[in-house]
This record gives sequence, structure tokens and C-alpha cells, in this order.
Amino acid sequence: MAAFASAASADELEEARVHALGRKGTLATISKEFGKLTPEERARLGKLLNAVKQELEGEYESKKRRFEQAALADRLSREWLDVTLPAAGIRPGSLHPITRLQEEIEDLFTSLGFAVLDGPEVESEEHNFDALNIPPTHPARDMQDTFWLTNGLLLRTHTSPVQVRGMRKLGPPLRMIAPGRAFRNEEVDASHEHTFYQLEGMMVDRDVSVANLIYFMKTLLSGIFRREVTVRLRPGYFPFVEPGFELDIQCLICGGPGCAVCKFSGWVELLPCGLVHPNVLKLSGIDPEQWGGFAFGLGLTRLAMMRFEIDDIRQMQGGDLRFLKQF
Ligand code: 2NL
Repeated sequence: MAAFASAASADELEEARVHALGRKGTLATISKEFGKLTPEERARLGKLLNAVKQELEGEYESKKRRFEQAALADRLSREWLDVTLPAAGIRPGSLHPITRLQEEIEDLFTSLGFAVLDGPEVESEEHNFDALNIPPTHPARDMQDTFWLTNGLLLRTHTSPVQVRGMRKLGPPLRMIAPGRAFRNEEVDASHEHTFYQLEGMMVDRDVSVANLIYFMKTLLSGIFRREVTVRLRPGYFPFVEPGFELDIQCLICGGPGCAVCKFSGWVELLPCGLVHPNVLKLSGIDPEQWGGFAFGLGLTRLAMMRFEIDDIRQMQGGDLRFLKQF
């Protein structure tokens, strides 16, 4: 009892417990002598021994609790938290990969004297189709599954109507780009979305040629990919240009011999373009005898996927922070 009372630490207390109550302790040693006693002595001493043992254990337990409480109080005084401290600060956000690419291309074109134009996403049939040399009976209307609104308006299927508005408002000569969202009723899968981003551009001036078109397209592409690119032109049909081209770039992954990205052709189809169709100029009040232009339409979503190596288009508008935080 004296050793328990004078123990100054949990370790000293444990030492005293082993000495008195342990398997080889004082009490255990005394118990071993029981065999030598008569039954009467055994009963009397047994009771006594139990009472002593209970008293010792009681003293030990209460002392032990006191040490535990002191240890806890000590820990609580050290490990505390000031909930009134100011928060760690606002987590910085980042630009969406499409926005980043769009802003880069805007910088590039503004440095070349182009205006960046905006227009409504809900458009008239006239701006979206008729003014682009796509009359009501034209098969190109069927190839785009348009979201029509009940009031006769529609969700623009490309950003071209912004350029129609630009031609009518600014008149020639003009240089402009029109980045923004476009909508088509696509069956959504890894490479098709009903909402996607385009960046169209056009330049209208005197004596604009295919050579000018190629120069601007190569400047655009080497700006995006940050290196020289090899291009080729194939004929392509778009109602609003004549002649129209599909501009391919030599595959940046394999450099020509063929790989999975270019589907073993060495070329990647990237940039539809052409010289603005005379009817399109006329329909926006520009005399095609005096003026000509080139135009192009870039799939921003697809280009961002190539540039940032994103393999599923559904990530782009999905809103998953684990995806977005990578940029
Ligand atoms: C596409 C389409 C192209 C254009 C878009 C254009 C606009 C006007 C006049 C003439 Cl207002 N052309 N835009 C020209 C050629 C191709 O691409 O769906 N691109 C992903």
C-alpha cells in the first residue's frame, strides 16, 4: 500500500503492482504456502488473503485512474484547436481546357487584326441556315439534327450565324472570329455531344486567295500546337464556301508513317475551310464582284481533346472536379 501511495508515475505504479499482485509477486508467493496449512487455517487465512488482495487492487485501480486522468488532461491542454482562426483561404480555381484554348486562339487572331465577336445561342432560321446558302429544301438541313423551339427559333447548329451578323454589321473589309457553343441533337457517346464548342473565322477583303487561307490556317495551327505543322488540302463540301476544303495536318503523334491516332493514314482531318460562297456574301449585303474572303470552322472541343489528351468528350461538360482540377 505504501509503494502504491508513493508511486510518482504510471511506470512506478506498474512496478509496484507486479511486485505485490503479479504472478510471481508477494501475494502469489504466500498463496503457494497454503498447501502446508491445516484446513481450518487455510479457510481463515484464505479469507484474510482475499480481503488484502481486494484492498490492494482497489488502491492500485484508483491510483491508476488518477494517472490516466492526469495524462488525458495533459494531452487536452496540448492538443487543442482554435475554431475561431480564419480559414485556410479560397482554393484557386482554373480555366476549363476549352476556355484556355479559346483564349489562346483569340490572342493569336487579335494579334493578326481580327475582331472577336459574340452572338445569341438561340437563333433565327434565317441566320442559321438561309443566309448561309442553305435554303429550306437543302439536304444540309437534314444532316444536322437541329433543336427547334416551339416559337420557330432554334439552338444554333454552328457559330456561323455570328459571322452573318458580323458581315451585316461591320461590312467589308473585315476580319473576325466567332467562338462559342453550338448544339445538335447527337446521340451522346465518347466522341459526340449535343453541346460543343466551335471557333469560326473569316476574312473579307479585296483579292483574298486560297494562298492567304493556307497562310492563316498554318499560322493558326502552329500557334495551337506550338510547332510547325505540315498540311494538305482535299476538296470538301460546305454550302457556304466555294471552293471548300478539308484541311488535314500530318499526324503529330507518328509524324506520317501511321498510328492509332491517325488511323494509320498519317493525316488527321482538322480544319474545314474555303472561300466564302458569293451567295453568302450577297445575302449579307456584300458585293461578290468587289469582295472575296476565306472562312474556316474549327471544332474547339475536339481540338482541346487532342491538345490535352482527353479521350472522352463527356468529361468536357460533365462537371467532375477530379477532371477539372487537372487543368
Ligand atoms: C464546321 C464547318 C466551316 C465555315 C465553317 C463559314 C461561315 C460563313 C461563311 C462561310 Cl458566315 N463559311 N464557316 C467555312 C468552312 C468550314 O466548318 O462544321 N466546322 C467544324
